[in-house]
Amino acid sequence: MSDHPTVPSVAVVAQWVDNAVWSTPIVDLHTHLYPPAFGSLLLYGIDELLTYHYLVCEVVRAGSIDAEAFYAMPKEKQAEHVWQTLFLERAPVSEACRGVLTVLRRLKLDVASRDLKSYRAFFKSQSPAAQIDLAMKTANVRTIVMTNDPFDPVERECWMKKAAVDPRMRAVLRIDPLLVGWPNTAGALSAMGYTAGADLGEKSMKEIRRFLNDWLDRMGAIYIACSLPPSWKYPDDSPSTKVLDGAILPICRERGLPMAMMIGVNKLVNPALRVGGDSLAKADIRSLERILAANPNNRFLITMLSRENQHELAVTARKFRNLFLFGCWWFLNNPVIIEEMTRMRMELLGPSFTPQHSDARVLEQIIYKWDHSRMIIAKVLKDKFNDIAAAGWPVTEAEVQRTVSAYFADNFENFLKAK
Ligand code: FIX
Ligand code: ZN
Repeated sequence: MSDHPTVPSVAVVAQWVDNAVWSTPIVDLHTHLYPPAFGSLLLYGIDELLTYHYLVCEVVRAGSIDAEAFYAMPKEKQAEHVWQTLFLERAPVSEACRGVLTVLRRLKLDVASRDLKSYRAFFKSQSPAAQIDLAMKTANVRTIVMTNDPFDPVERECWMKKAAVDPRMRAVLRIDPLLVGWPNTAGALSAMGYTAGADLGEKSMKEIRRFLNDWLDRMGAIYIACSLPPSWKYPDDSPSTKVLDGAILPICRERGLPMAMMIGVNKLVNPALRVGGDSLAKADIRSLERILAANPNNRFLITMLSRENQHELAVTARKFRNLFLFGCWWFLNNPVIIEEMTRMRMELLGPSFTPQHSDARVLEQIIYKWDHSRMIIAKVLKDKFNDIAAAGWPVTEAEVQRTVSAYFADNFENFLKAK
């Protein structure tokens, strides 16, 4: 029997990929989820799923009532209006509508009944802790990385009173106001006991560093994060460059922490839609190149919001090893774009990125966001492994598993550990 390894068939490769993709637990590196002890910050259940800001935008477009009238209704009535308008009166074919149906199906509820009352009864019967166990098990997610904002008084209170954090959840220090909120941020910081003026001189910078260290310690944060507008430039004479260079990047280097920058969001283009009112535009890839080149000892987790930025971003990742590329963020988290981005990234970067994060705001969304992405990642991976098998490469099941583990968890966890 020759010990020369053989090339597996297309069908065998496909089976190996499906087995690995569906059985490998996920580290979800960016979400807006919280442990039960954080109270109202943790959103779960059918009424929260139906009033997700993606669906609010879609139901307001449907036209019978405007955003103001929608938000004037109590949550249950909002959910009933969405159910009636987007599911019963129209076909729920949008990705956000389809996601609700996937959640119901995977939680073994009777989707065909279309009976909102029965869905409500199920979710009401679940405690938050039980729902977290069920959602993580159903989604096969082993770690949930949060977004933790000390500028939010409700969340700040949870941290100050040492509210219990689920060990499967990891904290991230989110600091947008330090970059894009001056001079108002000066007031917010001084209310927390940090005297940093909008002058951003050395004394202020020292206080901002103290704020960062205090909150990184309090949260045990695994990275620092921010979102940035399409207009973000680096370097320039704006507060964002001053605070990045004078406080955030030095602290990240001292503590060996990555900095996540999510670039391209135009905040509140329609304020009436509230958290759903943000949009996007193409951002400046040259600024990203410059911050990566100027800070070789900093590590950056990067995602961009505009589809038009994706190819240049993937090429930039080829040029800078301190750029860790992740996710199909927000308006990119749709099958047609996830497939395009994942194919392009695999072709340009091989196994060296994290293809997806859920960005879940409602607990059960991790079920649909990961189901839908796993399907697409599996489809692309089958093509990629069969392409090399067709060239005579003896693909192995272990090699497929190693690649999927890298995409779903190992790349990110190794990047966190890297020095
Ligand atoms: O800045 C962010 O973390 C964004 O992901 C959110 O603000 C956004 O509302 C969202 O949840 C997108 O999926
Ligand atoms: Zn987010």
